[in-house]
Amino acid sequence: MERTWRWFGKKDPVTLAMLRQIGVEGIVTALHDVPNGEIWTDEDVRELKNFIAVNGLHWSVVESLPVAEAIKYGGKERDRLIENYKISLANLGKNGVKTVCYNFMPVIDWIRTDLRHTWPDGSSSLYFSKARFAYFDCCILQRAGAENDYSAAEMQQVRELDKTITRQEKDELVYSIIVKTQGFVNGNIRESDQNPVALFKSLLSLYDGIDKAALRANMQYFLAHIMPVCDRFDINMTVHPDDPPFPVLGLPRIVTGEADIDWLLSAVDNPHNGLAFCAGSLSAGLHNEVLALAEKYLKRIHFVHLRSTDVLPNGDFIEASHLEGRGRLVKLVELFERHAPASLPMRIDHGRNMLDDEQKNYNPGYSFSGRMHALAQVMGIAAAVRELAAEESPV
Ligand code: DNO
Repeated sequence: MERTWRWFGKKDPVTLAMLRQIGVEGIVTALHDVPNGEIWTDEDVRELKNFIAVNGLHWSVVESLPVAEAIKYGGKERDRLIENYKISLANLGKNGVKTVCYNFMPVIDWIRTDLRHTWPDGSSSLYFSKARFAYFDCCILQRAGAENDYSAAEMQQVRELDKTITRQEKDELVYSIIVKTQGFVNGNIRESDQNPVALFKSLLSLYDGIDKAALRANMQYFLAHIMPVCDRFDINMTVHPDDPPFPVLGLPRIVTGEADIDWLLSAVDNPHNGLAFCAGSLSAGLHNEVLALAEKYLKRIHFVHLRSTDVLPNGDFIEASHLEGRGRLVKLVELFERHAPASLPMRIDHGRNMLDDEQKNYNPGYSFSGRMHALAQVMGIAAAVRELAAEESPV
């Protein structure tokens, strides 16, 4: 695997020089200043690519080239937006950037309720609380029929929470779920938006009447239209699994597990239509056995996110250590090191906040020390696998 790192551009407090010192080979980044739906110009792509190159690294993966909302819900502007997407892809291809990560999650990219869940050792990680999410859905968004999506026990917790939650805690919950986690990944809500809840509700309403079959048809339409550009420039599209991999907020979901992946790889059966294998997202669904999925789809996996989760008995999930939990990273690293091309880009996903990370105000999940620590762990596993493989088959 190629060791890559998600870098948020020139404003990122983590510099390319720092990354060279810790074993990073390739960069995962995006033109973060270009609004969703607009064209990534040849000039802008080249400028960023050259900036990375003069700093001794190379632009390995785009994460993300965002898919505009109207493409997902099939709005009337979708053909124009798909044309823009194709031009952006061609400009990336011309500049040799040939792995593109995207997602097809309606309205909201990844979801967490707590951004600083403290561990006994003093470090902190991200956390998803089912009850707090249900509270956001039922009592803050006040989505019609929301209570039908939760168990009686969860609704009881919602009512208990409602008795004690303060105004500030409610604001923090909104901030964590739809503001802080979304803006920096080019999501729909930005820190500067005045009334994020109202904006979010209007976005949800775009999906009234869009069920899973309709979302699938829209994804197939999008992929079928962009594949000729991918074929021409040899670009691998890699879809990120839904995070978390289960239904939320009454929205249809598209990449939650085996049946979805089977559908999407066969609906557009082209090797350039592939997966970003995010072990963390998939492992947060008890229906997923991450290692079996990786084995099954190995040939269509063009990008890997290494992270792990633990699912708790009440349905919450927590980001586990990169050596433990349902992500099975030791076995995944073995699989990819032995059976995938050495050029397969892999990045560490979500590290803990540790040491001085907290003071640096990194994007949630994207600490420096925490991710560096996890990268070192993964590099150790990979080196051990290579050593064992060499002993098994000496040249
Ligand atoms: C969160 C990330 C996601 C991911 C996008 C890909 O940490 O894994 O925001 O980048 O879903 O399009």
